[in-house]
Order: sequence, then C-alpha cells, then structure tokens
Amino acid sequence: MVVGRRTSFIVVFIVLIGLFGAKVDAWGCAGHMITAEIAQQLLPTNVRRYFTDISAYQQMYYPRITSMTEASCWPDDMKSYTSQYSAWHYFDVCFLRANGTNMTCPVWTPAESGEMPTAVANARAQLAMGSNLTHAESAFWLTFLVHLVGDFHQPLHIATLFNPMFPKGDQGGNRFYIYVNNSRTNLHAFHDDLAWLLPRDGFPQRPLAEYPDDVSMIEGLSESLILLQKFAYPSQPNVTNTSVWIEEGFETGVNISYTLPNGQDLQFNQHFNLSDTYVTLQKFAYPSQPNVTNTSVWIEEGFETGVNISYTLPNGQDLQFNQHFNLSDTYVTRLRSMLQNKLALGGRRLARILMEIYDEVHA
Ligand SMILES: *[C@@H]1O[C@H](CO)[C@@H](O)[C@H](O)[C@H]1NC(C)=O
Ligand SMILES: *[C@@H]1O[C@H](CO)[C@@H](O)[C@H](O)[C@H]1NC(C)=O
Ligand SMILES: *[C@@H]1O[C@H](CO)[C@@H](O)[C@H](O)[C@H]1NC(C)=O
Ligand SMILES: *[C@@H]1O[C@H](CO)[C@@H](O)[C@H](O)[C@H]1NC(C)=O
Ligand SMILES: *[C@@H]1O[C@H](CO)[C@@H](O)[C@H](O)[C@H]1NC(C)=O
Ligand SMILES: *[C@@H]1O[C@H](CO)[C@@H](O)[C@H](O)[C@H]1NC(C)=O
Ligand SMILES: *[C@@H]1O[C@H](CO)[C@@H](O)[C@H](O)[C@H]1NC(C)=O
Ligand SMILES: *[C@@H]1O[C@H](CO)[C@@H](O)[C@H](O)[C@H]1NC(C)=O
Ligand SMILES: *[C@@H]1O[C@H](CO)[C@@H](O)[C@H](O)[C@H]1NC(C)=O
Ligand SMILES: *[C@@H]1O[C@H](CO)[C@@H](O)[C@H](O)[C@H]1NC(C)=O
Ligand SMILES: *[C@@H]1O[C@H](CO)[C@@H](O)[C@H](O)[C@H]1NC(C)=O
Ligand SMILES: CC(=O)N[C@H]1CO[C@H](CO)[C@@H](O)[C@@H]1O
Repeated sequence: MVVGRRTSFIVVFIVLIGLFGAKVDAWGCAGHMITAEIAQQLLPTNVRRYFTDISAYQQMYYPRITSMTEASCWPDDMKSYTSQYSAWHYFDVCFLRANGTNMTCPVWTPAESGEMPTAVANARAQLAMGSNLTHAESAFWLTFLVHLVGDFHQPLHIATLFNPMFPKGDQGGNRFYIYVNNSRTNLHAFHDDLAWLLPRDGFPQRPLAEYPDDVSMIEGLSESLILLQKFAYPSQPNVTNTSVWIEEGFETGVNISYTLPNGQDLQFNQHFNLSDTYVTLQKFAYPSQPNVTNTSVWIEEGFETGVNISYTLPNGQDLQFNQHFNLSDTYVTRLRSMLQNKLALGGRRLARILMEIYDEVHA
C-alpha cells in the first residue's frame, strides 16, 4: 500500500509546486498550529532540531512555509488541488440516535470509515526510514503526521451522527447546522474553529513570518495548554479517586522516574548526565495512559467525547439540528474546555511519537 501510494504522491507533490502561496482560508489552521507548537515546545533539543531540519526541506518546495508549525496546515490547503488524501483526515464511527425508529448503523468497509489510523501508522513507518527517504518524502510525511495527529484529536473527525434526519450520517457534524449568537454555522466547523475561542477574522494570517502577533498568540496559547492537565477527561471517570492516584503515581515512578527511556534501570549516582529524553518524558508521560500512542484508544476517546460533549447539551438533552435558540454559554464553555484539552493531549502525543521515531532512526 505504501509503495503504491509513494509514486502517486510524488507526482502530486511536484504538480503542487508553485501553487502554494495563493491566499488560503485559515479554517481550522489555528488548532493544527497549536498542536504542532505544543509538540515542538515539549521536544528535547536534539529531537526538535532533527524534525525542524526535515520541515525545512518543505521550504525548498514551498518557500512560504517556514516552520513545522506553519506546515501543519498544508494537508488542508492541498484539498483545494486534490482529493487524493481526503480519506486520511478522518475515521468515522457511527453514533446512532435512532429516536424510536428501527434504523441501524451502516456497515462500513475500512476504506469507507476513513483511513486516519492507517495514514498515521504509514507516516510514522515512513519517517522511521530516516535518511532512506528523499527530502521531499520526509517533509511530506512529517507534515501529514503532524496534521493527522491534530485531526485525530478533533472528536468530530471520529464521532458521526446517524438519526432519522440523517439516515446517511451528518458527516461528523458538517451537515448539522447550529446557531451561535445568531450566526449560523455547522457543528464540525464550530469545532475546527475552537468554538470561536480565538479571533475569527482570518487568524492566523500566513505566512506566519510576516505576522509576529499571530505567532505570539499561537506560542502563548501553546505554552499555557502545556500546563493543562488532562483532568476532566471523559476517559478518566476516576479523576478525584485517590486510590487511582496512588496506582498512577506508583506506575509513573516505576516506569518513568526509575527507568531510562531505553528501558534500562536508572543507576545510583549515574555517571553521565540524565538525557534530554529522560527529562522531557517526565513532563508529559501520564501513567494512566500507557496507550499514549495507540490510535485504537484515540478512536475510543474521540468517539466518547463526540457523543458526550459535542452532540449532547450539558443538561443531558440531545443537541438539536438548527437549534432555534443560540447555543448556551454552558455548552460553548464546556466545548472550549474540551477542545483545549484535546489540543494539549494531541500535542503531547505528537511529541511522544516524534521522540519514538527519533529513537528508531538513531538506534
Ligand atoms: C424498518 O421499518 C420500516 C417501516 O417503518 C420497514 O419498511 C423496514 O423493513 C424496517 N427495517 C428493518 C431492518 O426492520
Ligand atoms: C535503508 O535502506 C537500506 C538498503 O535498502 C536498508 O538496508 C536499511 O535497513 C534501510 N534503513 C532503514 C532505517 O529503513
Ligand atoms: C424524534 O422523534 C420526535 C417524535 O416523533 C420528533 O419530533 C423529532 O423531530 C425526532 N428527531 C429527530 C432528530 O429525528
Ligand atoms: C442570540 O444571540 C444574539 C447575539 O448575542 C442576540 O442578539 C439574540 O437575542 C439571541 N437570540 C436568542 C433567541 O436568544
Ligand atoms: C456570544 O456573545 C456574547 C456576548 O457578546 C459573548 O460573551 C460570547 O462569548 C459569544 N459567544 C461566542 C461563542 O462567541
Ligand atoms: C475507577 O477505576 C477502577 C480501576 O482503576 C475501576 O474498576 C472503577 O470502575 C472506576 N470507577 C468509576 C466510577 O469509573
Ligand atoms: C477508586 O479506585 C479504586 C481502585 O481502582 C476502586 O476499587 C474504587 O472502586 C474506586 N472508588 C470509586 C468511588 O470509584
Ligand atoms: C553534563 O552536562 C554539563 C552541562 O550541560 C556538561 O558541561 C558536561 O559536559 C556533561 N557531562 C557529560 C559526561 O556529558
Ligand atoms: C491499551 O489499552 C487497552 C484498553 O483500552 C488495554 O486492554 C491494553 O492492555 C492497553 N495496552 C497497554 C500496552 O497497556
Ligand atoms: C491498543 O488499544 C486497543 C483497544 O483498546 C487494544 O485492544 C490493543 O491491544 C492496544 N494495542 C497495543 C499495542 O497496546
Ligand atoms: C459517554 O459516552 C459513552 C459512549 O461512548 C457512554 O457509554 C457514556 O454513558 C457517556 N457518558 C456520559 C456521562 O454521558
Ligand atoms: C511499559 C512499562 O514499563 N510498564 C510498566 C509500568 O509499571 C507497571 C507497574 O506499576 C508495570 O506492570 C508495567 O509493566
């Protein structure tokens, strides 16, 4: 599969040279930039330098893309020129609200669900080939990896509603219209747009190099999200249970504090300095997330969030299509909080994956 794709992507890559640079809508771009920025801020220097160099290759082909943060939006820009990779951006899981009818979820082939998990695995496997890739290939796969880990943490790239109004599904909220402060939008776009947390008048402007204020805002928000714990997370029902805290603390102590990233025991009076990787891992390895890079777990999480937060009002009632009243502040506030948690989580997981790739390439 990978080999077959490779020929075709090089063709597209070359065809696209020179096209980029047209004014492109920044729809959903901020979330991707923040995910990329969080990951970069968490990476140890050597790993960050390695991937920064790879993303610099992209500048050879697209001079207006000057960083990994900026490149993170490119797979969406590409959609204007080709639909070849569109299925990489989602993995639909049916959320059925039959509303008393006999309707059921459709039976999908893997290709019909979308190819996001496979695409992430492919990107990862390709990057692990290190210098066996051409510069263009490295830049292509890194950019897609960064982008797709971001998409993975937008729950409506997973949960998709089926009900009597949408017997063929609402396409992850794309067909589900809502009103916010008298403006009509759709649920998917409202998520992509971080529930209007950030300015919407063309933010962030590109190329970033020409808009230092936008860069500051992306960097500042990323820094503060790094500090966010993943509390109040749907997959953590035991968030205040101190027995669980003890299990977690023990597991972290064993796995992270007393063990080096290569699996060896930490030595007393260790003669060499602790590696950057060891120090960084401590900042963001959550023991209750042994599956931190397991995309099956990401799908379960995304589905649960989509069902419980995106498609459900805080009072437990179903979100209604074309809801005649404005979305309540409580719904919007909860959504913003969830989306920020997801960005933080996605950025951390991306950093972890990049570190694992770096270790594989340098093994
Ligand atoms: C569902 O109900 C409709 C009529 O309401 C019927 O025509 C159809 O056969 C039913 N489908 C199944 C799978 O039972
Ligand atoms: C790079 O290619 C060579 C020759 O095919 C192969 O022996 C080597 O294992 C490859 N390296 C990686 C990291 O895939
Ligand atoms: C659910 O059923 C009720 C009662 O038949 C109907 O008023 C409502 O529009 C239905 N909702 C959807 C989403 O189909
Ligand atoms: C919706 O929000 C707008 C802007 O905040 C407000 O003017 C309008 O009265 C609201 N509509 C309803 C039905 O609450
Ligand atoms: C809707 O308008 C109110 C009043 O201006 C504002 O406080 C709120 O943040 C707006 N909601 C969104 C989602 O922008
Ligand atoms: C709390 O976690 C334990 C396992 O650590 C689990 O058995 C239990 O069901 C969880 N409690 C809730 C309320 O989910
Ligand atoms: C707290 O966690 C412990 C251990 O995982 C579990 O046995 C217990 O049922 C949990 N308590 C509550 C209130 O969920
Ligand atoms: C340990 O780190 C210090 C400060 O970065 C450096 O000067 C020193 O050479 C390092 N020692 C070893 C053995 O790597
Ligand atoms: C991954 O999570 C699943 C449950 O979601 C669990 O069964 C499995 O043991 C976990 N894998 C690891 C390596 O912890
Ligand atoms: C990933 O998670 C799935 C579902 O929770 C689990 O079945 C599988 O064993 C996990 N894979 C690994 C490698 O831990
Ligand atoms: C969250 O969603 C899951 C389905 O993914 C459901 O089983 C669970 O009851 C929901 N939790 C809440 C609090 O609504
Ligand atoms: C990956 C790893 O080392 N996991 C270990 C984490 O710690 C628990 C004990 O709390 C071990 O059982 C795991 O094997």
